[in-house]
Amino acid sequence: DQFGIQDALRQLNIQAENNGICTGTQWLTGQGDPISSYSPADGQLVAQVKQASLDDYRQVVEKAKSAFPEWRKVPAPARGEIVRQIGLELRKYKEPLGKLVSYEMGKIYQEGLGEVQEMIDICDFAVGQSRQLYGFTMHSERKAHRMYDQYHPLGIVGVVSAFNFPVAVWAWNAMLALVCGDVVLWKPSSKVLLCAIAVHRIIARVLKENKVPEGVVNLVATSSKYLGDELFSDTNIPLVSFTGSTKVGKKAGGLIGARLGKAILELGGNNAIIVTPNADLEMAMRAIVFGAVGTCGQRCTSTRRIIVHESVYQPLKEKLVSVYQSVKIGNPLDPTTLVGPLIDKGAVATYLSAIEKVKAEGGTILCGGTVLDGDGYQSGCYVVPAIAEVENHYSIVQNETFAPLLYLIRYTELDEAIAIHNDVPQGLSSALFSTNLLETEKFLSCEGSDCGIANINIGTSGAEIGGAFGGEKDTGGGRESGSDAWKAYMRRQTNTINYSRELPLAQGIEFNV
Ligand code: UN1
Repeated sequence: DQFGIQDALRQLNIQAENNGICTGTQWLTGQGDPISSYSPADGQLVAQVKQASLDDYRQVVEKAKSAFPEWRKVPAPARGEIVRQIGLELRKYKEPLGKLVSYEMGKIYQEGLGEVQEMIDICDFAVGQSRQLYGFTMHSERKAHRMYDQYHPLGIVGVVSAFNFPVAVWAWNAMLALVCGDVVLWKPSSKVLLCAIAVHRIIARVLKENKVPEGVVNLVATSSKYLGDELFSDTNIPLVSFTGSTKVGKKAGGLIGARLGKAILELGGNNAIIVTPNADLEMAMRAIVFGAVGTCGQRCTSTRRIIVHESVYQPLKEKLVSVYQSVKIGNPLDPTTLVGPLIDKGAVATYLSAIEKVKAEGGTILCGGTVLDGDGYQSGCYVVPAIAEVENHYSIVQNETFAPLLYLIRYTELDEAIAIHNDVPQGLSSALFSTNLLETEKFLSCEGSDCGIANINIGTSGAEIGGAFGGEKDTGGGRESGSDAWKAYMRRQTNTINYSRELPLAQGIEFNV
């Protein structure tokens, strides 16, 4: 146990067999089949989880429903105090939790730590937000009338998260939802259930000490075998925050919309970086490599396409290919590793088939695109990151491949680069590298990037929690995390108060009864 995994599991109280259902401090045994979690790092069994059945899910929903009337009465700053303590508790467990994220999901340890830091950051953010759930006041058109709007808690917030951010995405949603007076029901990806269980073990101490009612923070660890679309169709859940593929997200959005529920959808990206003749190429290169191979290309913000001006195309291409040769691929817990494994063998198969599709459509693979085997790579999940020269219209380029496959595209005029940039179905994150104000401002203008996130001289991934996170078009339109994303977790109410003894009507209507 070279990397201290057993020690981390002990600190996080992960057993060989774990209960997967939690309503805060109480753990329930799931009635479904157990799920085994294998690490993509070494292929070893990490532990098992007794997964929830559909009946178990329904019981948790009932618990959450009964907790909501209690929790919404707790003053928002007092709810913030609970979140503050959760942030302190997460700080204590940053290393073991970061290690478990790395071991169960496969991202490198530095990124595992970064993910836990994102949880801590959003806790701090949410604590401040708990005293700032502001509405506007308006001036009424009527005499002796006052108008304002206020925000009330919604109810149960369902959080359905993806494997690639096993803990942070829940925190972005849950910490805001909690200060907003909502109760949370988390259905994590069935590929990373131990991370979710560890998080609930950590926060249980805070919930217990503060006597937070059971049912305020809930975990339902299960798979699609038991819980398919029921959560999306469930009228008990006024808001569902879903992170995942565009394909599943469209279905989820349809089901939630059909019952007029609210949805925050964080779906696929097809994120590009434009590199102009005025770019600092060294800086651009570093941002591109982190964005493309970081998390083994499995962030929704991963850099997928590079749109490079013809005058710098050749040097940048050569630089990238040479840097790719030196990137160390290996065990994600080894501090010298920069690229860990893909999540599982299914992801490896998808990657290999994408490489074949690139070739079939006329693209050229410049490097990578193969699977590694032998010592250290026994799990079968390690691949060599690829760079390919392509045209933007290829159907494989138009679709998101959740793997380290970077496309190079050449341009002549900036307008053409922006057109290529926007000519994909997705609209999550984007960047432009240039020190020329005319180029950078154009990219950020209404004629520029059509994405939810547009950056200058930094890459597409690694957003801070303080901004609203999300994107347009096939990315789903949702916003979570910072800025005023909290508003999605509350219901807005407009209030008009008459403090006179007259009853004037709006729009000056006369109606004498
Ligand atoms: C995701 O991949 O689902 O901006 C989220 C980033 C991270 C979050 C990514 N802060 O890359």
